[in-house]
Amino acid sequence: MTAKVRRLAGSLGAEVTGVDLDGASPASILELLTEHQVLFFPGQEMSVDQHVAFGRQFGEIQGHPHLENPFTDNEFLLELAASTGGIAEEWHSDISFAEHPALFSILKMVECPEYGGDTVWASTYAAYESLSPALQDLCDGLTALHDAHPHGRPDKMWIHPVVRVHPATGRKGLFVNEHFTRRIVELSAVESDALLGVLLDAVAQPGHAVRYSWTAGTIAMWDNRCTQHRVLNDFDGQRTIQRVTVMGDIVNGAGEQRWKPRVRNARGDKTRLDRQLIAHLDSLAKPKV
Ligand SMILES: O=C(O)CCC(=O)C(=O)O
Ligand SMILES: [Fe+2]
Repeated sequence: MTAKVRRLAGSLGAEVTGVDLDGASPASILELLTEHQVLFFPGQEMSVDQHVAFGRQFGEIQGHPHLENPFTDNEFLLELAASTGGIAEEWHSDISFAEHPALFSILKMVECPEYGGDTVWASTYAAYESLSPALQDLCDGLTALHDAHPHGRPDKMWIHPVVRVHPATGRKGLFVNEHFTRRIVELSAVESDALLGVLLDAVAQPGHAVRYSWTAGTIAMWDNRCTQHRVLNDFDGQRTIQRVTVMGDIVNGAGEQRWKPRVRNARGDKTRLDRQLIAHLDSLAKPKV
């Protein structure tokens, strides 16, 4: 393969040209992805079936657990079209509310607006590494509750480590996001809000990001274990993407559990987030029938 790889920013992201993804070696793509965290392949002409088959080479693929997919009849494809309100404008990693979040996402840009509608990815390694050692140490011992509230499913939730270790690189990254993370478990609701503000701000720093301007036919592939992304909602007109999602992520924490969940027992002294956390902890404690 005579691929040309061009880095796009200091923290992450590379554009790869001179390669036909239909037939490319999955091992060499994974090697590049481990190095760059998000890859862009402009000028690919992939049909829906080729897109799904491409994704299958990297693991088990799955349609979206909640979002309706009225546009295509392929159950493994998620299509988001601006005209039906489907854009993701808050920072997130895909499906982080599940026990096993999305591992890789493979997006095809189908239709671009005339201007705007770029997508931005952040390196969660860079975000973590920007914190002071004292705050890194605190975060290593914390966990956070994520839920699918943005999809109208606040009952779908899971607790993940705030800091995770990438199995291929051994690097630590922040694993809390604006869209799906509700609450740091070991802090009070007020403390959690303050710390999440600091951590989400670290993710959102422009120096930790790469911003990509699309052309139709571009395929992007990202690693949800060490990145977050969001779309800029600064366009008019149609913008349509199709996504194939490789599932089966196993989240490895960075440290030992050091503290118990911080929920108030005193009646009347609980916030909505305390009640949600208690309900989730209760559901974990109950034997499954
Ligand atoms: O529309 C985009 O550029 C990204 C949408 C998104 O968040 C996703 O496909 O996971
Ligand atoms: Fe997404």
